[in-house]
Amino acid sequence: MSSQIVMRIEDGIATISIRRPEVLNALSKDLIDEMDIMLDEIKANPEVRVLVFYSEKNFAAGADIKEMSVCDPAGAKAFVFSSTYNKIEALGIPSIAVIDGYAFGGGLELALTCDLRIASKKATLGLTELNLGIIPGAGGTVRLPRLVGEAKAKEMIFMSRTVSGEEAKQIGLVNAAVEPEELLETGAKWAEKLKTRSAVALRAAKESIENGIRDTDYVTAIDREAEIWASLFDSYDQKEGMAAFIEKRKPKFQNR
Ligand code: CO8
Repeated sequence: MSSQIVMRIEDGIATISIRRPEVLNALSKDLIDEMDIMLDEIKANPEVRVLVFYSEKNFAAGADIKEMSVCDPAGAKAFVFSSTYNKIEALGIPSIAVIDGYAFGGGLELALTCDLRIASKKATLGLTELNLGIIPGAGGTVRLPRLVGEAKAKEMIFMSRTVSGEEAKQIGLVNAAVEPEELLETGAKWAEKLKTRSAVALRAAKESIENGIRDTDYVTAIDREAEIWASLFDSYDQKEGMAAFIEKRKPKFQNR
């Protein structure tokens, strides 16, 4: 197993952490494939009662732009993270995203798959994909509006508007915003609390809440999002947006 992502299971709590500090924990395809295997391990292990995502300094600054920048639509489709992200929701155990630093793009989309989110007041969260000439492609356009409402989601996605942990709490994007030095302790407390609850009741509560808020088209909507996302890799603006990021300059979009 590579050291890009690690899982620790201790006293019924599984913690998954990304270890790519040199790119602010950007998510490569290999890393997501490893996460997929970890999620299967969790599913097969009845001892695991709670799943926590926590990475030092930065939650994840999105999918790896350098890796994605060369994709054509077929490559982008193969790069897609949604099947792994959907597994997190389907686990049946509660999950918590403990967010420090940046949670951008596919990083925030990972946090959106969790049942609960705790952020440092100083964290920065956003679905910033439009800066690159693409859209969120791992459930973000579907999950964000469910949490913050359509208007706020459109504001954040259309304008790549980022919010602090504190503002994320105000708009319902995270459950709690705490001082940076209290982040880990709060995450640990919440995980311990969940561990003491009935796993059966938790599973049922989770299932019932999700049944209530989802319509039958939810998965279809995510599949559709992935289709649209991948098709953008045929556009000039995707090439320009990603090239500009890599070359550290402002993109000049041509709307095509
Ligand atoms: N991918 C690749 N490299 C990255 C990424 C990224 N997402 N983010 C940061 N890095 C790298 C930088 O290139 C830089 O590397 P180098 O030192 O070699 O130049 C290093 O990390 C440090 O970054 P910065 O120097 O830019 O650090 P700053 O503190 O100045 O800025 C920011 C931090 C604001 C977070 C800035 O790095 C940034 O804007 N990053 C890009 C964020 C972004 O746009 N994320 C969305 C990516 S698109 C996406 O997630 C699509 C998801 C679709 C679903 C996926 C399914 C396939």
